[in-house]
Amino acid sequence: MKIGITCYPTYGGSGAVATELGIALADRGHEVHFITYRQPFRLPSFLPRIFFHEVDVGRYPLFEFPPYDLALAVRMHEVVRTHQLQLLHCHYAIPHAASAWVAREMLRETGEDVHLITTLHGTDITIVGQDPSFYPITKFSIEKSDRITAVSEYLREETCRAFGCDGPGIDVIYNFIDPDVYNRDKYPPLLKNEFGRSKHILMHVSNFRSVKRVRDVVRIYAEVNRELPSVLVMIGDGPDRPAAEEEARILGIENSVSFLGKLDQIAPLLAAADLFLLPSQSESFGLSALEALASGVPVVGTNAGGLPEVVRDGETGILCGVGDVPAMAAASLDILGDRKRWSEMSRLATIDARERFAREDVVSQYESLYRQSLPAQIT
Ligand code: GMT
Repeated sequence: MKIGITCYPTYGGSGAVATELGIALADRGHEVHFITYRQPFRLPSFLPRIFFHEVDVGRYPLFEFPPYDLALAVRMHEVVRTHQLQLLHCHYAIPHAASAWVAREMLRETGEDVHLITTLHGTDITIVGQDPSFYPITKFSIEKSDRITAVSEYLREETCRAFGCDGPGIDVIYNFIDPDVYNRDKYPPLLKNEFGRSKHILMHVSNFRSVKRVRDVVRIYAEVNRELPSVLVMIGDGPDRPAAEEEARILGIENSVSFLGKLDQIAPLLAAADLFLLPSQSESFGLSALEALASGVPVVGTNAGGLPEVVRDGETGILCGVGDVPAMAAASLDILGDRKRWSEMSRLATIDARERFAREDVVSQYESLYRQSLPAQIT
């Protein structure tokens, strides 16, 4: 198949999933064209059968807000025609699926066509899409797609609740991991060497948006650190990083909290972690939690959104109410304070992540969805 993929190319779970899906599809012999404004962050510079088409918005004094969505539609139209793509797979309804619809309408003017698949990742539905300025276009984009996927049952239900179920049915296809990459035994214990083997390493990875509740991460850690000598490693960057740094200063623990910023490769760091904290307000799936579990790191987080579909509460981690810092701190101490329990959780986490979310199984689900969407002669 010849497939176009559009995603947000900067740091974030949806870009990671879209890019790794494209890489896996190319591995299977498909031709994959990424169409976006920057090279996706997890895409190496060259891989066979993978092409990158940059969307250039240009600059014109009249445009206070350069119309990226239209530039994207034009690039999609051009790439589909030039490379005879059969389908466009958009990650995020807005603006990507809306641009793809425009591109398809332009193609239809000349008797051509392309199939549209949209994967919903979360905030396009739960936050942005329900804003009155975006609601109608989000609903329209969903309904005009040939196939829709959501990254969790929670997100499927939430999409139906918020937008109705008039469009195509929504298939749930979970996020996935490459078991060879998220393998604890494969990496040297870099962080353990840095912080000392006697200290527990708690870790958080996110884009530090308010939905991640990063102050809670620091507060949970502060309570744990009072009982067990430990360090907190914060990976990523975003609007609430200053708030998290401030919280660490207020609590007097700034010397044991490391903010590492955005990093491309998380697996070598996860391999040294003892506990992953994800106290999000809402999480449609929680790819970072899955990457932690696959690396044998139990997760303490919230029972919000799709996280209970990823973390088996009591088995591979512990989930508590949103904002319940004391409960999450107690759960963390329970896991870290009992070496036998930690080992069992870590073992189950590794197994469960591989059984339910292995890359090859999930990519096959996307592949068969593509095949169902396309007429038989072009698959
Ligand atoms: O978590 C974020 O804020 C980033 C966002 C994104 O656009 O990448 O992540 C969303 O998509 C991921 C991949 O499907 C999911 O694993 C995350 O749970 C989801 N984020 C939220 O729902 C807040």
